[in-house]
Amino acid sequence: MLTRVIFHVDLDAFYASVEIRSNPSYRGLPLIIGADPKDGKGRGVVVTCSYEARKFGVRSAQPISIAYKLCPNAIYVRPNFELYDEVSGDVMGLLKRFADKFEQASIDEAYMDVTQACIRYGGSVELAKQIKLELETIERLTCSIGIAPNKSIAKIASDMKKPNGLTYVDPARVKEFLAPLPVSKISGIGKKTEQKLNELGIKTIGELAVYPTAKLYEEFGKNAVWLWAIANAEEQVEIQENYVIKSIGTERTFEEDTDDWALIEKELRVLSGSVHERLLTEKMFFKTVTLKIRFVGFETYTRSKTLRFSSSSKESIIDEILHLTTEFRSHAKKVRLIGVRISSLEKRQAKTIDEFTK
Ligand code: TTP
Ligand code: MG
Repeated sequence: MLTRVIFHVDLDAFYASVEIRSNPSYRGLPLIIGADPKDGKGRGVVVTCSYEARKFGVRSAQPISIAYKLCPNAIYVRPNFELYDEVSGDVMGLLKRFADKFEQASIDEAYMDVTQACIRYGGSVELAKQIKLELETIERLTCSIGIAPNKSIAKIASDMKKPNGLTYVDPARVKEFLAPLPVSKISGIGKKTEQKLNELGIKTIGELAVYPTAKLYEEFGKNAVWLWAIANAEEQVEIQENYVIKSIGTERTFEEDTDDWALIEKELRVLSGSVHERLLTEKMFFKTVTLKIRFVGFETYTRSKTLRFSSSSKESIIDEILHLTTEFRSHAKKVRLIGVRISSLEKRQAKTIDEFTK
């Protein structure tokens, strides 16, 4: 079988990075997304935190009271799941365009088969760098990428050099890469399986790889098959194309706050154009257009218009967006950010009207 090139992409401190993106003054500081710490008496948990907070020992799923003990001076922010979902959709849309086959694995991670795509980009590492660059310029987010001949190794690799990492596993040396790693690095091996393996004297993936298969089967039944396959770099699970695009959006922060509506209008046309281009690539129609506008002082509004019929026209995006700006044109404050999003997306019918009426 042809050696595949598989990427596993995982965003760095995802929810925290999205908050930093909307609030750049958080950058470089310990930032904890989760429950209200209420001066140490708060209940609930840490959802995630910035790498600066991780230096203090703060972790996902930790009680917020513990986080508060470790890092009382951190910035504590309640999660905004709706926003993370929206950004996740944008990120997945961006990543998908680079892949031959694309599988979203969670809100912030994806597997990509890029066997063919790599050739166009002059190699897998070059492609990974290009993805990182686009993610950083367009979405202002960083990720870590693992490159390997299968999903399980790519997943292990993406976690090796976080944050903003890039780990390439040479297909000729996959077994050497895996051998010294603890079995817990295999995605899907939880605490219980790890303990059971350790009791059998299996600590590393290398030890798992050479463990007698009959004995492994006695202990783990059917699961022995995938354990063996992963440890021996023989796993060949296909990428499951499951991604459903929900919306297409883009936004821009002005370098200087502005109330020059000619400039704002020009920028809205550019944003509408780029959203429309992606609509065409996805071969879809939209029904809803949403304008986002943020004034100085973080005052943010969104306004939507749903059309009676699905459309794929750039002009209708622009018309609706400009119309939605009317109520804001005499706002007292200057504009900091604008965004354009289209949603209620539908796949374009394979047949055109002409074909139906033939
Ligand atoms: P992860 O990718 O596990 O974590 P992360 O992106 O915050 O950090 P890393 O740089 O290590 O990848 O999870 C993605 C998001 O999922 C995370 O931002 C918050 C959420 N999440 C939970 O809600 N609960 C959890 O226990 C974990 C681990 C994550
Ligand atoms: Mg992540």
